[in-house]
Amino acid sequence: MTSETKTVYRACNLCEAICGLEIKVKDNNIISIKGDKKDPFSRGHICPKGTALQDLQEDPDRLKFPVKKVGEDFLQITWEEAYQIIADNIASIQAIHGNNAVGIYAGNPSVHNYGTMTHGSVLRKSIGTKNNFSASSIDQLPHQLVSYAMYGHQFMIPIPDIDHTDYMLMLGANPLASNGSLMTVPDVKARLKAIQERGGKVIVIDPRKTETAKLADEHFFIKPGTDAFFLLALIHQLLCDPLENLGHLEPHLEGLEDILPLVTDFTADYASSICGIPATKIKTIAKEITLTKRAVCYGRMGVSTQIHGTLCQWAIQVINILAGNLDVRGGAIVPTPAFANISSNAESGPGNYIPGRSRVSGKPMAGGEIPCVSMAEEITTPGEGQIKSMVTIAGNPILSTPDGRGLEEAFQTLDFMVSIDFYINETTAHADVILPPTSTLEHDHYDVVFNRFAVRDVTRYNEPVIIPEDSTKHDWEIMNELASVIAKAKDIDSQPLPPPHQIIDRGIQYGPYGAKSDHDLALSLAKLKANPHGIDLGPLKPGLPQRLASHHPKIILNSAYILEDIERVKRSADANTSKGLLLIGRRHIRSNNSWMHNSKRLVKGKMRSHLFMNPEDMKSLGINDRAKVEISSAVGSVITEVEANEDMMLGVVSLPHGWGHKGRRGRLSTATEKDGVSCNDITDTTLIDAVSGNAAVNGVPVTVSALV
Ligand SMILES: Nc1nc2c(c(=O)[nH]1)N[C@H]1C(S)=C(S)[C@@H](COP(=O)(O)OP(=O)(O)OC[C@H]3O[C@@H](n4cnc5c(=O)[nH]c(N)nc54)[C@H](O)[C@@H]3O)O[C@H]1N2
Ligand SMILES: Nc1nc2c(c(=O)[nH]1)N[C@H]1C(S)=C(S)[C@@H](COP(=O)(O)OP(=O)(O)OC[C@H]3O[C@@H](n4cnc5c(=O)[nH]c(N)nc54)[C@H](O)[C@@H]3O)O[C@H]1N2
Ligand code: SF4
Ligand SMILES: [Mo]
Repeated sequence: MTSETKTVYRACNLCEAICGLEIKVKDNNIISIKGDKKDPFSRGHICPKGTALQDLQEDPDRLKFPVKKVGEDFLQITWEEAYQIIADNIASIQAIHGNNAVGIYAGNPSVHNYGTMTHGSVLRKSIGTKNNFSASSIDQLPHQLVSYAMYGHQFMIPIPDIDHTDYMLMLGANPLASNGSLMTVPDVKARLKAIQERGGKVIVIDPRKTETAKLADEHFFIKPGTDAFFLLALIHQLLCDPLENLGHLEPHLEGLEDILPLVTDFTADYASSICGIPATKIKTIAKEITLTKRAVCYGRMGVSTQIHGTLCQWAIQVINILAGNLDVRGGAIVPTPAFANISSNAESGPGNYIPGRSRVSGKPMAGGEIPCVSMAEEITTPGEGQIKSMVTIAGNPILSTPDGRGLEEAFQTLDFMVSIDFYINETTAHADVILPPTSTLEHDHYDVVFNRFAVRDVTRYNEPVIIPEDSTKHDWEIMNELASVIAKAKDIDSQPLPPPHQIIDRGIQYGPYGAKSDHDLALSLAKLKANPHGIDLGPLKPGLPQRLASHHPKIILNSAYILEDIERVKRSADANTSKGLLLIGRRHIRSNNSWMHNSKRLVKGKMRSHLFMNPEDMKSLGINDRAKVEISSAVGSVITEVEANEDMMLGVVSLPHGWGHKGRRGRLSTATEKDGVSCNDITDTTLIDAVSGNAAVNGVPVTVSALV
């Protein structure tokens, strides 16, 4: 009997673009993966990683059963044995050293997988530690902190209404490679081109002439780490003219009058002398963003993961407010998701902020997290609260966070480590026990996070594509079960949560379009199941000030802990006149942080992890194209190949992150064969955004020399 080929639909959850996929399956095997043309949001768009989901599904290196480390080997054990080893170790470490002796690091895929979002809290509760780390603090913590300070909730993040804007000023983002971030935007290229086709303009500010910059109408190089000068000068320009655009938000702004005195020094000429963008252009951009009716300013990784990340994100909000572009069509709008109730990694509520809090070096805590730059010191520094054991969930901090070598050494001193991951990567290879969850296509999916950051309100639920092997477990099952066993060992209570789809169903029914609301769509999980391509909920809808929480009825522009950074910016002006090389990162469409380099179809072809450098810089240092070079920072050095690249700003070099699998402990057969170094072996834990504690992986001072 021949079995049928089925066509199933499923949203891709590898990156924030949440593209719909059309997957052909036969005998529980994938035949093909294409874009789902009927997805009203992604309209058939797909990138090479979407197709590579098949490689992930079929990867022989993917763990399907728990393993424990015995000497240099990982041996298969049962789930029961694995849970018991973990519970015994965690309970005994916590009994001796206290609950905070266990640290948790949650990586990026934990926000893409709804099971870890809905059920992470159960595990956290039974572990009960304050030592929570996540990839947020090497990524978007400045956005969260600014939203918390200004709008009263860390996830009330205004998103560019890209489909209706006529002017987009974009800083430190390369959506043509990243597919958009804190701007869920499938097929961003078509949407950016549409701005131009309707007569609008796209302006990119970036130290590299990126793929996105090449598509833009105008691109300006900026010296890494100096965006605050540019943005404060824009605010200065906007405040020089009468503020005629404040619109419906004017009565709800608090602290506007405090801003002008702080930015008076930031004239266009002064900012230009530091950041490199011509003063006339700064003035023109200020005029254009005010005079264009539908305009928006947006900034992402390049302006968050730098030393003034929080101030930059604050300034972007202020620019949108002053130019009349917040909460209006074509500006920046907080989406209205069908399921609003996301639970974050460490802090599910509106957020919080405690300066000077971390144990060893007094780093700030935003959103209930300790910045990941502090992870190694919290492990290696003795005293009350020292971390003796780590739990990593869907992460690879040894390649992803600054001074990876230092963290690697710190992990070797741990008494016990456990990882929830299906790969033995550079980090999980240090674990005593690894618990592997099912792969993404083996469980159902609802995107609880990225619908909330989407440029259009949409909603979509999909069933599993592949039936997993009996012995395997989903992330949410692992969290429920592990939490119970740990709680039992600690003699405390733990209540397992119902499966994620039940939590989602309830959230959707009680949400703004739900069956329990008076909305005509009367959404429920059953309705979503009947519409596997997703349901369009319309363009972004302005909703301020009504959506501000009652405890935070104003838009607060003058939080002291953010404004204080303006003084630091002024003091940094001298340092910014130095002529040394600065290192920045980059992303490539065929890559996904550190963890998809085991896909043969993604890594085939020429090496993509080498250093980019401007040919003039190479000439003055006597370096030849394709030579081996040593790149050194205050932290360490790496050796790789250099490519002469005209797209780099003078004085700036670029290395992607997430490489450097060879020669480390990870066991991924394809990834470990590829050449490449980890740029986080030379990024620096002391370079941070002082306000949020977020890592500043962009703008790292380095030297580059040819190897002789
Ligand atoms: N220098 C520099 N460093 C950076 C960046 C940069 O631009 N420059 N970018 C930063 C950013 S934005 C981020 S988000 C971080 C990412 O940093 P991390 O989150 O620490 O690392 P990833 O490479 O995303 O590792 C993801 C791991 O999760 C596993 N995984 C995948 N799916 C699942 C799942 O469904 N369940 C479970 N349990 N595990 C899963 C994978 O096997 C992999 O081991 O890197 C950061 N580091
Ligand atoms: N293909 C692919 N897609 C991804 C990922 C991936 O690894 N690969 N990772 C995903 C994740 S976790 C995230 S968070 C998003 C990130 O999404 P984006 O923020 O769009 O990602 P990047 O490509 O890192 O863009 C950052 C840009 O900032 C520039 N830059 C560096 N320093 C500065 C500076 O000081 N000032 C300014 N103005 N610009 C600067 C860099 O040159 C770069 O072009 O991408 C997601 N999508
Ligand atoms: S753009 Fe992102 S969501 Fe779309 S197919 Fe590629 S990885 Fe998946
Ligand atoms: Mo990220």
